[in-house]
Amino acid sequence: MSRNGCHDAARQGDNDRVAEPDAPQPRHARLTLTQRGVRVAIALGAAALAVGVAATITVGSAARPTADAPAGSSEPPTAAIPVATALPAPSQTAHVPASCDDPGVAAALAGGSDAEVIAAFGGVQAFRTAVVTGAPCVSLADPARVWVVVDKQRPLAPIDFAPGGLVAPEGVQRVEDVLLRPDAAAALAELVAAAASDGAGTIGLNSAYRSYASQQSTYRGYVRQLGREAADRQSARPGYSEHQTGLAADVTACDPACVALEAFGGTAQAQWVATNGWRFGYIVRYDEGRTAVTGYDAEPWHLRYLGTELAAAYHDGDFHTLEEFFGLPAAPDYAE
Ligand code: DAL
Ligand code: ZN
Repeated sequence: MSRNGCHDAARQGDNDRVAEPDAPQPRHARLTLTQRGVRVAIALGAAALAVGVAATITVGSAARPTADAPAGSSEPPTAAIPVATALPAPSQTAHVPASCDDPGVAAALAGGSDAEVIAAFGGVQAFRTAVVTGAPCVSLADPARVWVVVDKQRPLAPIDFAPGGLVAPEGVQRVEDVLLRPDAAAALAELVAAAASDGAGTIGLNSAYRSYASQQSTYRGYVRQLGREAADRQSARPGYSEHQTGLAADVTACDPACVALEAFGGTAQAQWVATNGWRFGYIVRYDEGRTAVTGYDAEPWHLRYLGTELAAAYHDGDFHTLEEFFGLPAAPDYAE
């Protein structure tokens, strides 16, 4: 068996699944900062001081939940993990970034796109600073927003959330008939084309959106094969998977046949994605050595769409988990 769904006996009989999921065992430019406009550049300087506070956060008891966070982890991590400190110096011309009281922010949140909300705050660093410092108007629990954070402490709300308008990424080889949110699909298509033109080979899509029911079936398969403890390090419980947002893509290397997910890590495609994914709005969500924060073993194939601005800030700040990026507590375990 392999984590490449087509050969996964654990999945046989999963009639309700939308996409073949991560299968159990074996184990498995575009924009630059300088192109993002004067407003962002100014905001970067203004935000630097406040973000510096976030840079001192260590995961665990010292971290604080934001207003919208579910009940915090009762179990601190085994080690403090440093977060990024590479931030620009305050600008002489910096202005104060917008807050939730700003009418422009309120208007963007009421009717604007995710990018418009970020712009209304004064750019991505100002937005992130607002989130890290607990801005009450930005919910990291909103599954329709590109900045949603789903982890073992933060289930989907509602638990059976399903995104609308899912599409197939154009020109991307798919192991199964899998779908993504339109913005994530368009970005993945660009990513795949860029990887090919850079000579990194063909990147295919193994799994993408999975419904609550599909994840239920996936998780049960892991538990059957590996037992609950090992399953919990590889598969999210239903209602706790990023795949349910339509923003997560499990990619694979296809030259010409697509390899199983557990073989992806050693490929040229994996190297390319880890280095360049952010340019297309994608981050590797479960990085090597971060199990104490994410609760999952490394998954170099599991890409999470954040949008180009947030992904660039994540990359530029040398972050390795979304929890650290947004100043959230580590989520190594479920609450119950
Ligand atoms: N494999 C990831 C953690 C998921 O099931 O969402
Ligand atoms: Zn995945």
